[in-house]
Amino acid sequence: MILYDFVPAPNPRRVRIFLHEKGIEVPTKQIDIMKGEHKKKEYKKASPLSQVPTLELDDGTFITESIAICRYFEALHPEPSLMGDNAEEIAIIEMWQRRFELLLMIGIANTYRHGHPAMAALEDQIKEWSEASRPRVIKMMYWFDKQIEDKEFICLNKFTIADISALVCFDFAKWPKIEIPSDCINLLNYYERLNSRPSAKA
Ligand SMILES: N[C@@H](CCC(=O)N[C@@H](CS)C(=O)NCC(=O)O)C(=O)O
Repeated sequence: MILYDFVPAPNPRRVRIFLHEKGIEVPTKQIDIMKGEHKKKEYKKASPLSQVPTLELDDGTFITESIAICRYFEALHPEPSLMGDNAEEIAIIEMWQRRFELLLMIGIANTYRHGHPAMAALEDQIKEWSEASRPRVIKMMYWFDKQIEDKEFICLNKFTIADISALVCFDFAKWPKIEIPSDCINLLNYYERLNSRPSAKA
């Protein structure tokens, strides 16, 4: 088994944090997307969309999509549970994890990828898209600030994959210089809590 990874990138980090929380070690191979290694013919056999992460199983099966990879490991190693123990938990965690992806991560990615000169190598940039995305991310941060009020974790009173996506979003947001607003005290405290877990270094 091998995990195709790129340490600086946010999506592979979600998988690495997940594995760290589970105490699972998987050999990794770095695919440098800034050098275009993900677009080489050989890697496209693993990931036809030229993205990281990708997990290659021992029988040669490739699994792309960060959350699909996490789901694979959750099924093999159910403890500690990070994706829910029953139908209701699974649905609630999925709801929150998708909210972080759809309401924050996509906006952050659009702000950065369409705005930063270094990203011109990876993106047909539309500067207006970057500019339009930035305030929407900040607006959603205010929404999440309200959602996390009086809670330690975003759902079910326990650490889940939704919190992993949240942490990765907050760090990714720094790339296009979007900080959690200073009056989002709940969100800032939540970020601190997540960032102080050993897995945050993964
Ligand atoms: N939905 C995918 C997204 C993966 C993704 O966007 N990966 C980025 C790095 S964080 C990538 O490989 N980008 C390469 C490119 O844009 O050319 C997942 O969650 O695995």
